[in-house]
Amino acid sequence: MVEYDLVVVNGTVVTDTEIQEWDIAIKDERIAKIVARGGLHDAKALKTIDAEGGYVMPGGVDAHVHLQEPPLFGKGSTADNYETGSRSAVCGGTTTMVTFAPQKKNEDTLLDTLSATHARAKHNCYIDYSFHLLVGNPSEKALSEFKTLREEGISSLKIYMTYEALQLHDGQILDVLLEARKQGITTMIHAENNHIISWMTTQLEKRKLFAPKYHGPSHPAVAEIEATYRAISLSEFMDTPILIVHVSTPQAAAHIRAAQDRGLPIFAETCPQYLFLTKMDLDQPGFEGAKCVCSPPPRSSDSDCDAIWAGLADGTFTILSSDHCPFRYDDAETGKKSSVNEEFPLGHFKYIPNGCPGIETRLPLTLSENRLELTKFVEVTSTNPAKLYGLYPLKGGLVEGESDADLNIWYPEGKMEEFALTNDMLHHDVDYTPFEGRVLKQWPRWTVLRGKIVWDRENGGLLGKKGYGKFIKRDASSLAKPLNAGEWELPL
Ligand code: DUC
Ligand code: ZN
Ligand code: ZN
Repeated sequence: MVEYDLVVVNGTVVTDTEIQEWDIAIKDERIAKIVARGGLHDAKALKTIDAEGGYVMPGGVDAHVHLQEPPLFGKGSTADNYETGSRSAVCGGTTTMVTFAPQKKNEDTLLDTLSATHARAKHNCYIDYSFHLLVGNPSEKALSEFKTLREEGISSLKIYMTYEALQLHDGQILDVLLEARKQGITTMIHAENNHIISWMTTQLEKRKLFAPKYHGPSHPAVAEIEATYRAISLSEFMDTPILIVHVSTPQAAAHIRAAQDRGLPIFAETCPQYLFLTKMDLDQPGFEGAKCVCSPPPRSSDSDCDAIWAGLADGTFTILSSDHCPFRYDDAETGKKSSVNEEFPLGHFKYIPNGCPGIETRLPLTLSENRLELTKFVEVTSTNPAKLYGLYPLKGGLVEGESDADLNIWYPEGKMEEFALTNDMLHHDVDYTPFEGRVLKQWPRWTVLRGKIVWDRENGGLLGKKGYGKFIKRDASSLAKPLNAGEWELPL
């Protein structure tokens, strides 16, 4: 009699806490049993994967993904839809994503935003998914809907301190934090000071400096550092946990660390673009630099990147997400080139849509670099995002009977030839990758989602099916909680 749907044997299993020679048995989409290597020798299974000693890790959880969004960050709209974005994700080992459901400033409800986003995702995803509500207008109605959001399985939202289309002022941020606190919702904050960005933009324009590379100076480090400190202050005042998204500067990381050392529930995210790119990537011939325009921008030098790596290693950063926010390069309608016209033949930095693709490259790029302990790699790319956003232990872990059987099985040492990444290897609907030419030493050999092999690099590549991915209702965060329970009291 067949006992299991799938067994994975001879793996070196890596979780966020340990590295062990274990075999894994899967039944009914869940991790059924984990035993010492060899322990499943006689098990009857429909299918067996021999990992040949390669690492076996929980599937990647990418908690910062933009798909099928309207123009929010400049003129363009995002290239990938739910089908192409989730396809790209699974081919790079990500089995769960949390995308944004964007509420515009002229809309006062969040529930309509949520149902519209459900409609975009339903039947289209290759991987499991949830949404963060992106609150562009914290109207009374929107705030009153937080409770329903929680009932609908949405336990996080994102707000912006910059961008005309999205920016909230400090009073609105406090409104959001207060209601989020009441409902057990985690607030993600894009922390950049919009006044500094506008002022610097004007200075650059006066000097007729429009090329893509001036995106960097238009978003100076101080804009991020000041806003990060302000966000921390507002969070402390309201005793509400926050996560600062896409942190790029060592000084902002130092503010975050200092707050964490004081015991505050401040969490932080960084992304591969701040580990691998610098301002040199924005400074390329012609319009090429536009490919790396994202906000915050890649910073000055390798030492900035080193500091961000160090922040991942020492726990300042809780998670490593892609911030996949794709715009086609050679697309004058909705892509990077929508900022090019007769007046600005090399584009104008302030009109270039902000964002880079990266959902497929996040895991292989970071693992290939081999700068994090393996357990730390699993922690920041899978387990912590699952814990932070209320998905653990269903996602991000290997808990018998409780975790979905989402796995990445990597190549054993010496089995995969290293290669230089090119965009045509990727599965997104974007005409470039900012990581073109990087040498990769690892790529998932197999990826398993709820017990199904959805990626087999050597036998057909993508095996998963559109529509297999399902919406996952999320719980409150198991990491982010206020310091003090009970109602927030007005300090008098
Ligand atoms: N912020 C994001 O989170 N993504 C893309 C653009 C931005 O500014
Ligand atoms: Zn942002
Ligand atoms: Zn983003």
